[in-house]
Amino acid sequence: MSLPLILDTDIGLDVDDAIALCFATLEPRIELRAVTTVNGDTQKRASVARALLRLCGREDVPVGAGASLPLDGRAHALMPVGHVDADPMQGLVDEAHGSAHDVLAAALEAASPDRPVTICTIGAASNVAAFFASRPDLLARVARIQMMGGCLRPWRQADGSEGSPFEFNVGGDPLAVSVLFALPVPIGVVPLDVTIGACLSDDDRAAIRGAGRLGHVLAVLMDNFLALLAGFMPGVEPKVRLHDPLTAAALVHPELAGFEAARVSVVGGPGQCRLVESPHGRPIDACRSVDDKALAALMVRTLATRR
Ligand SMILES: [Ca+2]
Repeated sequence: MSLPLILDTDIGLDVDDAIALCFATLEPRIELRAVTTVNGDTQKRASVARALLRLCGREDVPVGAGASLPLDGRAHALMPVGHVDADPMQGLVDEAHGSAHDVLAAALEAASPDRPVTICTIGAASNVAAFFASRPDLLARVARIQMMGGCLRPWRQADGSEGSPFEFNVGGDPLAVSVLFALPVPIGVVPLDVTIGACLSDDDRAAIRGAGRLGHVLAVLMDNFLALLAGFMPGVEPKVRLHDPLTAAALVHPELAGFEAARVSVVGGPGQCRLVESPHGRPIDACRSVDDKALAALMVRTLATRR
């Protein structure tokens, strides 16, 4: 039986949200019930999501535009939507979208109590935290919240130095993560120190590029993103990393990722908040490892099913 899923995303410039959305749409083990957008120009992000859903043949999936700012109203780590070319997207138009709150409410009210929905957050947690603050009655319709966020262990950068424990989704709205951690639902955390190692190779990107119209659009989005990264980090080879696709895929392909029980807390001041493991922290299911080659192969295989 497939997994009922709501995807909450800051889709835009960073192509890994686009890959995660298309994967969640096309993967037979997932039944995508709704998409909501968060962070900055959420109407524009919703238009990007809508265009990709059209390309995947799933115009029926409701899309809601959510919070532009974190719960406390202060922008700590906003990520840009960036320019999305209207021609390669083939269908990106400015259109009005309903609210993330209404889309979440409708999707959860429609869910059967004996088949609760999993919510996958691959941006800041603002929408989901705000929603359940006003509709705690619908928590019973939630099986699990799985978030991409935080950095639980040190990781090595290409130059051998230690990577920063700062991560945008948690840093972008730490209050929302604290609210989320207070909810009585199971929470899975897929942190940056694991996702950083999962990339698409040149061959993987070529295979996606050759996969029909959707593949062409994703290839253009990947090229745009890599060009932008090259500008940010001259001298470092830019890569398409699978932070968000792993977060969604691990829900239905447990062989791809190792999870273990952990306890984490949100610590630090504005702009520096992060997750740390602590014996007094909130119990979570922490992702510790990924089979990066199998994950990339799954993405290529799944995206290539839509021609
Ligand atoms: Ca994201």
